[in-house]
Amino acid sequence: MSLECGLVGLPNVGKSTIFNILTKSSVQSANYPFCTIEPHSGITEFDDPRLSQIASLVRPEKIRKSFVKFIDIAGLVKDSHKGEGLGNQFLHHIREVNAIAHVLRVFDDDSITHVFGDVNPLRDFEIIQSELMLTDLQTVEKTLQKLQKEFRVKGSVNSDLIRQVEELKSGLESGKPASLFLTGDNKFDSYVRNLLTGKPFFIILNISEAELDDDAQVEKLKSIISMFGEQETPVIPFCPSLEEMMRNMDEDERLRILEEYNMPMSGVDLTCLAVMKVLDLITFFTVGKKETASWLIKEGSTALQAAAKIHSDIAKNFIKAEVISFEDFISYGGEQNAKNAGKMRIEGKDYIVQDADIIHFRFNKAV
Ligand SMILES: Nc1nc2c(ncn2[C@@H]2O[C@H](COP(=O)(O)OP(=O)(O)OP(=O)(O)O)[C@@H](O)[C@H]2O)c(=O)[nH]1
Ligand SMILES: [Mg+2]
Repeated sequence: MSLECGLVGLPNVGKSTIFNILTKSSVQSANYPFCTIEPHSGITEFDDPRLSQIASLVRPEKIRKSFVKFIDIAGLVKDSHKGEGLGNQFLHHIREVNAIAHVLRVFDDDSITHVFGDVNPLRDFEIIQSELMLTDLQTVEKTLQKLQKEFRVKGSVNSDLIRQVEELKSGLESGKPASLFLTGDNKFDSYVRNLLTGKPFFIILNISEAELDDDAQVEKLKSIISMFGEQETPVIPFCPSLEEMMRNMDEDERLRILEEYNMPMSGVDLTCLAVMKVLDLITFFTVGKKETASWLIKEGSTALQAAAKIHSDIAKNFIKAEVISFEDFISYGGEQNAKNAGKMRIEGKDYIVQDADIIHFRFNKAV
């Protein structure tokens, strides 16, 4: 199953423009609201420098980078939850994703229509959040009705569950996102994660070069970032024209541009990191002459879950995992030398995979 991140926001804020850059696609982006109707999907490969380091020792025929699928979703408007602006259909597309990237317009450009007439990213975020919360409220009300009906028919019901759903309902009514109601109880939490405001999210601020160019604009941008900063939500400044420009540059030129604009890394790289952070992902590597690859899994996953990420057959016929840490692999100059130095560990199904582990899965191929 691939990891999916949906781009969500008001119409005409630049979602498709950013999607095209993230996924090297060319879906239509144009200066009118609801340019996108059907969702588009595309993948973004993660540029993990550790994979290049490993590959320079292994020299494989093929390098396979880990990736996340991005979905470009149509714009939402006020009252989308009541079907306004085709909203209901679009909200349904958001339900499918694992994480949400809220795209907010910060760039100032009179020639590009803003559905509310002026640029105000915080207001726009609150409008979208409240649409998502109102949609969740409808879902939660339906769940409560179902549970109450079950109680009438069976005469008994899980009262803890009813209490949890009721708390969630009053939370949503008072403007709290569902994510605040995660309990640590797996079953209830997977219900919450299926709600739109129960999903992990981060923010992409769509900026122009102007916002990076002069000090006053940079200060304005910083103050917008700090408004979101309180809840540890990653906030990413993303400048489509700069990203476009850097796409075909060599590494040195890219670094020069980033330095010039005082950016730690490209918007694409920052977005990848944000997805990793909000979804609690770590990377493991598999190494071979034919293919050397990086894979993303949830932090805390077992060796068996990591095997399943590659192929269900490897998990089904799992024998053991041979693990070398990234540091040992590099400092001993590859698998064989690390193994000779006693740096390879044999681990079982329940081993908790660590970030950057290099894993060789042994499995029964005859089955
Ligand atoms: N000046 C400027 N224009 C931008 C920027 N990002 C996007 N645009 C323009 O804004 C318009 C809308 O961009 P889209 O990417 O189609 O917006 P969208 O959010 O996908 O819009 P819908 O699909 O209608 O919801 C296009 O004309 C883009 O060229 C930006 O950073 N600066
Ligand atoms: Mg679009």
